[in-house]
Amino acid sequence: MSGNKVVTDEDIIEAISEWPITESIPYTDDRTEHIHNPASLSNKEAEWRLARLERAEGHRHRQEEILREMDHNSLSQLTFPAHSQVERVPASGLSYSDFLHKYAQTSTPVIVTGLQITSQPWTLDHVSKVAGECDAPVKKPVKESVKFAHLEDCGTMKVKDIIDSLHGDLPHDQQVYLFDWSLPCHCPELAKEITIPKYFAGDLLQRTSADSLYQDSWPSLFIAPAGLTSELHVDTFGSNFWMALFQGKKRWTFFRREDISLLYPVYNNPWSEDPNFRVDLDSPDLSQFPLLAHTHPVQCVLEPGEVLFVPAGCPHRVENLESSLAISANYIDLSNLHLAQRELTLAALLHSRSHDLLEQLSDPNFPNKHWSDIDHMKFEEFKSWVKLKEQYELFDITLESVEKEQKVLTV
Ligand SMILES: O=C(O)CCC(=O)C(=O)O
Ligand SMILES: [Fe+2]
Repeated sequence: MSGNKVVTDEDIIEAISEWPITESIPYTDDRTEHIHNPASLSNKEAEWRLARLERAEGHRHRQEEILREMDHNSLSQLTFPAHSQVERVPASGLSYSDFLHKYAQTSTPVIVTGLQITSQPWTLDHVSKVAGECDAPVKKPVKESVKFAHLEDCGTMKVKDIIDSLHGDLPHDQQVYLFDWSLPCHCPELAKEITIPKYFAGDLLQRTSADSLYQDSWPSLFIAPAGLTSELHVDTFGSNFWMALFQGKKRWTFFRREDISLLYPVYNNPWSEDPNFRVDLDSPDLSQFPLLAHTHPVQCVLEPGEVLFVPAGCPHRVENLESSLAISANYIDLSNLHLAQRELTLAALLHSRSHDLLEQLSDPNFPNKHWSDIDHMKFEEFKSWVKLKEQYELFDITLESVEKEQKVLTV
């Protein structure tokens, strides 16, 4: 939807009348008053709601199209497709440029083995020693939640108490998840121990002006008890993602970006552009959700010492098969810049910091090229763009050339 479009009263009334019902699910969000008070809707908020409805409509059309083509006599014989496996590649044989061309630009998840992320692999004891006294917000899974990954905030705990709770046999409903806790913001001492793998070190969020949105959000820490799951979700702002696992096992299930319509998305998380999904992947019900038969699931069990790349826009679900310790980061490079700009265009209607980030990323002078070659980077080096740009050359790859390559590869 164009920035100059004026939203009419009729548009607003229609958007509100079709607004997904969320009243039955309690949540706290300052902005929810608008849902009950249409008169206070600004033009931008109305435009945001309409754009979100358009997304839902787009998925509905795609679903109808595919359903029409399906053989209705064999609907009862539909099965959930077999999972294919994520490829594992040793870092010693994977150059920066190979990674970009083979995985990032083709939206293909991959596990890179043999990377050294910290000088000594982190243990829970080490994290407890350095960050134990920090207070951190924790989450817990709620089945009917509309929040990101079906995880709801449930208070604050000291990091050492979160770690200690892994050893006790807490009932499932008392288990908590330290989820995506920013190390640069809350424990720079731990952040400084991290080396950013070269594949992700060209993060464009590090080239924005100081204090821009997301610049200091990652790497972040994850500590989870066995049995806890992050339900199917899509990462926000069209970001790519990587995770390094130090302890435990995490089973990841991915789908392609094009599978979103087939996973029955609903936009019921207030003020989020990202969908939730109605399907239960523990026991996929093909009679209720026949389009699942057309999805392309990919799976892996991430092991300690491995690093996983998750392409932007791909729905994924994560089961902690054992209690786990991991770090992760969301990032942008040329492979997902366009998607990130599209997502930020929507978020910018509601949030001034998203607007500011979008303006920077869209400035023709913004340095958005890939490095010509680059090595793994200590955290402090990764954070010093001004020094880096003197040290490394940027590849002469433009957004247009990346898109052309993506088109060729996806035809
Ligand atoms: O490890 C997890 O539980 C989920 C990680 C993830 O997908 C995310 O942070 O977006
Ligand atoms: Fe995620």
